[in-house]
Amino acid sequence: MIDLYYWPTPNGHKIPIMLEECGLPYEVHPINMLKGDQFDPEYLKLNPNNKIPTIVDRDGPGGKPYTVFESGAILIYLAEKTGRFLPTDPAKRFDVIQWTIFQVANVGPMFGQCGHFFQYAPEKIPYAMERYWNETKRLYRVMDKRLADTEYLAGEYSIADMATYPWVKIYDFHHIELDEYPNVKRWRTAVGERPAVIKGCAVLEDAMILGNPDKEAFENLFNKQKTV
Ligand SMILES: N[C@@H](CCC(=O)N[C@@H](CS)C(=O)NCC(=O)O)C(=O)O
Repeated sequence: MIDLYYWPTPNGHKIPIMLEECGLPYEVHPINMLKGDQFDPEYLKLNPNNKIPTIVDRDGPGGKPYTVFESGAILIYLAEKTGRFLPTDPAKRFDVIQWTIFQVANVGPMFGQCGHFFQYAPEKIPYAMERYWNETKRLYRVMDKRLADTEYLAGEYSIADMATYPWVKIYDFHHIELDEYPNVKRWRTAVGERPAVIKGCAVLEDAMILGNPDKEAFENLFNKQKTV
């Protein structure tokens, strides 16, 4: 059994997608970021970075419970546990690892900042909006070129696609015209039609609020840096 500490955001969705793809049983523990649950001292023992997602594998290495935070690490952990979606062939394996790291090091942070300055920042700062929007569009071009040559980001469907899809799912939140990236568009449809992806993205989906947080949510999301 996997305990999943989760809130329905793009970084969150990655993990129930993988759990569904692998058919692993899991129990969802909502960490309501809008209420500040990510700062609860008990949660910080699991995730010292006060973010979701986190898992605890009750049957971890040596049969003992094991905690993993950082979505990329969780995907790799679950892939190793199940032997799924991360090939053993060295070249294919590193294709998957590099496209997964491409997501966590680039797509997540840049799209995240783009969304922040377009949708959440209390003042419009044109320099910041341009900067992160340009980076977001550049990353779409990188993915579009790659997907002109391969069906999925790392060749076959893998954890790299599960990491990236939830961010591309909400392309309009980042002011992206998807028709400008036809290969990404084709890939997004193919990934989005997978039953496990649909099920994974539906976990707690009613709690998902994009943009327009109320005052309490805004404070919890963006103004508690000094708590940790
Ligand atoms: N690099 C982290 C990023 C996780 C992350 O940014 N999570 C956001 C939600 S998408 C979060 O928990 N934010 C709450 C906060 O920063 O207080 C990962 O991939 O797991």
